[in-house]
Amino acid sequence: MRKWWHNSVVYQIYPRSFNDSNGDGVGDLRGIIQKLDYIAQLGADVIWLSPVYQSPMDDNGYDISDYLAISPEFGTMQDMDELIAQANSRGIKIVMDLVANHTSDEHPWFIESQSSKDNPKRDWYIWKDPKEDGSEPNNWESFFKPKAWTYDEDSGQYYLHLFSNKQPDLNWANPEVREAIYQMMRFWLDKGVGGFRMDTINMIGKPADFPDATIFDSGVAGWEHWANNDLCHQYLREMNQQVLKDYDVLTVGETPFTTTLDGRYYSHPDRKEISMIFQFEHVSIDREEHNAVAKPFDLVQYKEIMSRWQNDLYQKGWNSVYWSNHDQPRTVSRYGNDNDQYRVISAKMLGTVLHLMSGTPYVYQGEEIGMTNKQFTSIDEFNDLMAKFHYQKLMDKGVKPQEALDFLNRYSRDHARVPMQWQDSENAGFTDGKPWLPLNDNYATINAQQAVGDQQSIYHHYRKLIELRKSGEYGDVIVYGRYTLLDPDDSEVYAYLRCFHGKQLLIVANFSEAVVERQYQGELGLVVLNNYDLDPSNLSSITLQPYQALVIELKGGD
Ligand code: TEU
Ligand code: CA
Repeated sequence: MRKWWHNSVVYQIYPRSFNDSNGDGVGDLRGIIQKLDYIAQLGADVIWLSPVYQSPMDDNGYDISDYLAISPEFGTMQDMDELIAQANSRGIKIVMDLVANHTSDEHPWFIESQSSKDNPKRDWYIWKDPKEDGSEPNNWESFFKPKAWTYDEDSGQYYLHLFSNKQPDLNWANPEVREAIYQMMRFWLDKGVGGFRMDTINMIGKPADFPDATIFDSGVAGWEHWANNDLCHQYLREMNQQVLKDYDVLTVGETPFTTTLDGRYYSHPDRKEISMIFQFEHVSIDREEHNAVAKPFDLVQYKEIMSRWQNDLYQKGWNSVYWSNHDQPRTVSRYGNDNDQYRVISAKMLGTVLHLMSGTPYVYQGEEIGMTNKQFTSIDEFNDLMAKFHYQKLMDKGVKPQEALDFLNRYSRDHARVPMQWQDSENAGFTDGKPWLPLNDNYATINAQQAVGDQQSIYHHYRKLIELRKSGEYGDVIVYGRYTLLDPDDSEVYAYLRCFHGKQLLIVANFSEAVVERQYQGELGLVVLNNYDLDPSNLSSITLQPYQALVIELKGGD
């Protein structure tokens, strides 16, 4: 059955870094309202808003102290209502970030829970006695700290936090907790939001016996116990029954450590869980994040991963497709080439490869103008708690400070959080004040005003990609067509076919700086999109320029 979000394109906003309307250096809701036309013109019809709730901001809002209030830094509930209404009037739905694996330690629920062992909310979080020797209840690690447990002197127990010690994990085994979350979800849905992006939702099921981790060489120790287990699926099906089934909304679960089989469990419509997930395989290809180890990007492996997800979920679930988000480095710097010569062309190539796939594409703010990674010169310039954690980890391993800095300059989450570049005036028009995180100084050339005014820009290329997905002519083949990878071992070119009821598209993308020649089967029809001016004359011998990407309609169909 077709769903409205099958042919949607989602634009992700990290509110802190998007647009500051009042000069305090922090982006806000009114700032977003001012830019709705920019997003509407791009063609996105959903906005995923990273958290704007009340929060002490230990993890920039992913530590919530009141789910029903807006952080004063971002504005008021009235601003939020206006944002929803103004977006809706442009045909754009607002998807909220649902951070429900954990709250802030400053949430009243946790304050009560911590206050004493017999407080009625004690069991809303995960409290355990120390082992006999006083150590942690088990050996699980945290994403942001060496250990997943913090000791509470007053009660003599540890509490669990898979993220920072200011992000205690909720106890989903307690039905009262689940009901409180469902109630909060209904509050937002009844306001007219278009759905939820569910933060780390695959971690909500904790096995009752809290067994020790046995896998230490891949990811955060303990994940084999708390990621994607039966409990998690059970809670999601309950959430669907209790809340989601009554609303026609988009739900996307953030789910590290998932296989395509997990992807089907979450997104197969008959299972009545959620619409789709964010898998992490392709963003793990060039590093082992938890251990801060870099690896070279391998196109053959990238193709294998993306193709497996495209095929395994075909008619058995639904994919999200993304290059980046607020936790990832900048797309063009990471997968393309951000030098002056190739930045624009390679960013368009990357956009083409992703937006011609099946699934719901996500565009992260600034990706549509080809924003690049910033060069940080000292550890003090980073804001993100994960950057600091990785740096410490590398120091402890005896890595040289410069090498640790090099790692962060490639992968830090702060690259995505450097403010949006709107124009070539001071602070790129992001703020009239002092930006909370300094800008990248290349905003004189890379900015939205330039991009909107230049028909050859990355922005207009993305606009065309979105338009194609929504067009009567190509929409069905792009959204619902069968996917076939060509030449899996080609380490320079990514080529694939999309076919639907006789309509066929061939997508060819050169990931290299070299000019290469390739042959493809089939008869050349219309060149639907090209990031260079010169169109090929036949398929039996195509010359591909550096980072060239072509979308070609084949004659004859399948
Ligand atoms: O991220 C979850 C998560 O698994 C991250 O640690 C992820 O591995 C890493 O950031 C990728 O670089 C979500 C949010 O997206 C992130 O911003 C939050 O910090 C985190 O949850 C805690 O809420
Ligand atoms: Ca502001």
